[in-house]
Amino acid sequence: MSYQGIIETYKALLKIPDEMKAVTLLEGNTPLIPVPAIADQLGGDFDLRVKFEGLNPTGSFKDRGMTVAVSEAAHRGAKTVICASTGNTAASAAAYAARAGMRAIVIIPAGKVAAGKLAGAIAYGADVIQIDGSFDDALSLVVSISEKHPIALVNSLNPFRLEGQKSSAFEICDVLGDAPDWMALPVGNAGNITAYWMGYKQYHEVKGTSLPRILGVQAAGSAPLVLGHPVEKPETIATAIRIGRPARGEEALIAASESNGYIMAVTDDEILKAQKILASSGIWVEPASAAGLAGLVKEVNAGKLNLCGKKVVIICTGHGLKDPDVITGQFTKPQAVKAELTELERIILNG
Ligand code: AN7
Repeated sequence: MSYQGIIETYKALLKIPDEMKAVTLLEGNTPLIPVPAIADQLGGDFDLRVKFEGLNPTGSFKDRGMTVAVSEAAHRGAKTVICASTGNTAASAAAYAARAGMRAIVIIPAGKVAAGKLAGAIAYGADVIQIDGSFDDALSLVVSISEKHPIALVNSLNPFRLEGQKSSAFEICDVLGDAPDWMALPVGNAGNITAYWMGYKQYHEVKGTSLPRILGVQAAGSAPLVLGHPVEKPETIATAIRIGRPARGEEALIAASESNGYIMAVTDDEILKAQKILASSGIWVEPASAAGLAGLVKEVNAGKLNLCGKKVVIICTGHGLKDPDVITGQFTKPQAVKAELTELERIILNG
């Protein structure tokens, strides 16, 4: 039978209501792409792969969680969903709510959401509201609203989001035949790292697969889990992870330490360099999604990680198309030439 999405594929392993109908866009089943050129650059004799979550239906990993959260909300009879978002959750909630015939309300920090995400939320028909505040402010507001009104919260505080997102760990184990030795990923609100660890532990219990060590990576200007305290005014070019008070922070720290891994920070410059390295292997991701590789590069170069002979997976959470301005902003305008063969040859052949 053709692929049916993550709920149908993994329903025996998901804690979801019986008889829940799946609201799906056939999310998941994303490729695990070998990137040997990047492994070489890291000096290594190791197996490095990218789980390209930007290839989900709305361009980010959020779709795995949203299919479950929206299906469950619809199952309960909810007519409206709400979320706070740095962008990707908004686009995903909007798409799945549209699919379910529900209203989506998304609250975003004004001026801090990448163009492709905002456009998605609008295209899918969400009510988009920008606030003069941060993601963290938006999250506490939507929590209050969902407590007072019959509106379903679909941020990763909703446990059904994590049920869906853990499916990526299952897919990785299914493809590799086991868990990787190391897995690196960006950490913002910390739902995803929590979900991966749940998934790996569950597969370990049910299928006997091994457990990976997890490297969680935050942006230096938004690194509450590295600093050990909330960040009141988080800043980073990786707007997806511009989060100062992660809702699942404690669980993220537990995931890191139980897995014998850790959470670290990288600068915006290191993130942009990693984005270029990925693009040079044909994988264009948004800045936040390059944080996992940025962390790996930093640790390998500092001699803190020896990956020789290991299987390593980097989670690239969102597509580069989400945030085109980061790229175009780095260039002056493309050269303009007359539509003439000799003129074009002169430019091309001179290099
Ligand atoms: C591309 O969309 O929080 O640590 O509101 O969009 O589970 O929060 C996005 C987060 C990593 C961090 N990569 O994941 C939102 C939002 C991308 C993201 C993260 C996000 P979590």
